[in-house]
Amino acid sequence: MSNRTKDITLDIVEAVRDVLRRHEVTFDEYRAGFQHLAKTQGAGEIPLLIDVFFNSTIVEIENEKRRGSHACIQGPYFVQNAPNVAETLAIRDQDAGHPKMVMRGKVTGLNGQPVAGAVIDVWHATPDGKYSGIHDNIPPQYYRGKITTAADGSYECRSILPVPYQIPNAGPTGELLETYMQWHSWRPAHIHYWIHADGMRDLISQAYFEGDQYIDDDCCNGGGSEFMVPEVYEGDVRVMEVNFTLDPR
Ligand code: MBD
Ligand code: FE
Repeated sequence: MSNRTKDITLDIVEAVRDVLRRHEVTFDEYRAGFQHLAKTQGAGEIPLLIDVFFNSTIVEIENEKRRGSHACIQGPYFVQNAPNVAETLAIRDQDAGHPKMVMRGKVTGLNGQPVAGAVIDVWHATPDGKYSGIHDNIPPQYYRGKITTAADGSYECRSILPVPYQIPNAGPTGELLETYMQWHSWRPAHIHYWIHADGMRDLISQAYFEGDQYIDDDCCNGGGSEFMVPEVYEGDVRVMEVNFTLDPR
């Protein structure tokens, strides 16, 4: 009888053993490595560490089997039960002067038929790179919400403009990326989406801003997105038009 958990676990173990042998890892290095993992656990950063390195691979696998829009990495900062929103996400008073964006587009099925009543969970970071409900005690209703598509599949909602984003770098994950790997902890500016609709597979995606320097040098190996939104403004409001095509279940 096949045991998938056993098969995968033993393959992971064998892959790691191979790396240890190839680099002739010493006992001191081995101990420093697992102590850093323990420190990461202590700091509550295991979800962050795992998503930084491996979320993108799971998405790659999923996209092989997905029709319609491609998925992107979810990241560790989705929060359930975000408020339903109509015109705008909640904006903190201190961010009121920040440049604005409007998110709009259409959700359709594979044949272009509109998907009415789809629920789009959107979430993005504050201008200082925090996620509400996770960091700095920012109440979870800010910069998150559920948008429902209209009869023609369209949606529209406003917020402030995301900026290039540094993952939390004061802890062990940042220490690994910056100090030990001498890399960096930046991601391109992005908006997260999670779309649920009856009869359709969920779609978890992101939109990026065309020209962002971190799209091709993303510390989370995001691999970009099919939603690279060009720089279009309506007055002083950046327009983020993103049209999603859902794959039926
Ligand atoms: C994020 O905001 C994010 O989107 C990912 C993928 C990883 C860490 C933080
Ligand atoms: Fe994010």
